[in-house]
Amino acid sequence: MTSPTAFPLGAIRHDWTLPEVQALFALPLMDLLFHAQRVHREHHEPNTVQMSTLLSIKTGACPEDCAYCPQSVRYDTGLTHEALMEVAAVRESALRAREAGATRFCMGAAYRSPKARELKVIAQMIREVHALGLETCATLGMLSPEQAKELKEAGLDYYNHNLDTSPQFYGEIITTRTYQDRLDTLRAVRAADLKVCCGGILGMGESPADRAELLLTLANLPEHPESVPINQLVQVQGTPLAGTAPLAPFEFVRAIAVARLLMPRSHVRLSAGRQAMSEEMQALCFMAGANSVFYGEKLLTTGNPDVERDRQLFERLGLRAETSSGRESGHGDGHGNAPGQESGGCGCSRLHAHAETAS
Ligand code: SAM
Ligand code: DTB
Ligand code: SF4
Repeated sequence: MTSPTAFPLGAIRHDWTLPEVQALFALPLMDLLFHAQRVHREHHEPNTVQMSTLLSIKTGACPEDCAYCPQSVRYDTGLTHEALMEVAAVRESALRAREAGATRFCMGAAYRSPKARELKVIAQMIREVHALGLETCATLGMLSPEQAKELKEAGLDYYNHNLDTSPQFYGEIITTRTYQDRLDTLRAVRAADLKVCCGGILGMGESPADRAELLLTLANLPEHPESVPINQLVQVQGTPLAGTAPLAPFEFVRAIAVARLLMPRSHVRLSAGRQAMSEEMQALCFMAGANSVFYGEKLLTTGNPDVERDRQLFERLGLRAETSSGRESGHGDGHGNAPGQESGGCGCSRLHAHAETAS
């Protein structure tokens, strides 16, 4: 196997090979965490976390057959279907997310792809959320190049469209759209000059090679996604993946670290599945280079740690909220420090400051 020291770590590359990625996964965990944290600090402000809040603007009754998803019309998950929300209600929800400290608001819809009249309403939602000073993100399924441009013109900053898994395993999970369909949407999103949020789901019964291939595919895209959400499968009764053997926590942590090493400048998001993770596991994920989370008590249809619980966790870990410009804000600090004041390159003084209050 290729030695991890035989290639440089921290460089922005788009020519990763599978043996290289597998060699990273095979490192002793402490070495992997060490390299990931070192590379993280070369490219990011340490101890900061970007916070996105999700809202399901159209829920359930989706024609697609994604085996993990409670919103597919094909599975009986007991979910109540909801039509596209009113613009004013979305604005209200975004306002609450801003007040709670989120900097990005992500609107998700259970569509295969949006229709023209739906896109017009969503464009208006984006204008309203943008006007609140929040970063905007949408995830609406497949987009044509023209639809991507329409969203860009409305003020959309990010489009989320996941590859979900490796090209090889993909057919076991979704049959109603191809991997190439996903890559085409990502190309349309880039062509419209939108930022890309693209990642996948772990714990769907994939092999270690599939996890390596997913990260390899993401890293070898023409440009790295600005945001890389790494979801742990949220198992929902009624979906075909309910009952899948859970992934070992350290394997999830490894994947976060490898994502950090392959895409050094990207925000790696510790995404769905946090409710099922211990705080210690989440801390290891931050150590491995995760610097973004979904923030707020709900993802799209399932639960997420509530805001107060996250505030307390961040406080105990000495993590601060990042502002939309990429610098940390005073929010969640609780120590009265001016932004940037306490954070040296090594984060050392911050850790000492917290040693007294750590529980
Ligand atoms: N319908 C659109 C689509 O599929 O592109 C947008 C919404 S869809 C719910 C967005 C992403 O959420 C999926 O691509 C998948 O990665 C993630 N997701 C959905 N259900 C999940 C689950 N049960 N656990 C973890 N991630 C999930
Ligand atoms: C992403 O990667 N994860 C989010 C977001 N992008 C849209 C969705 C997670 C959904 C988890 C299941 C649910 O709440 O419905
Ligand atoms: Fe529909 Fe998206 Fe769920 Fe797939 S992941 S079933 S496309 S809502």
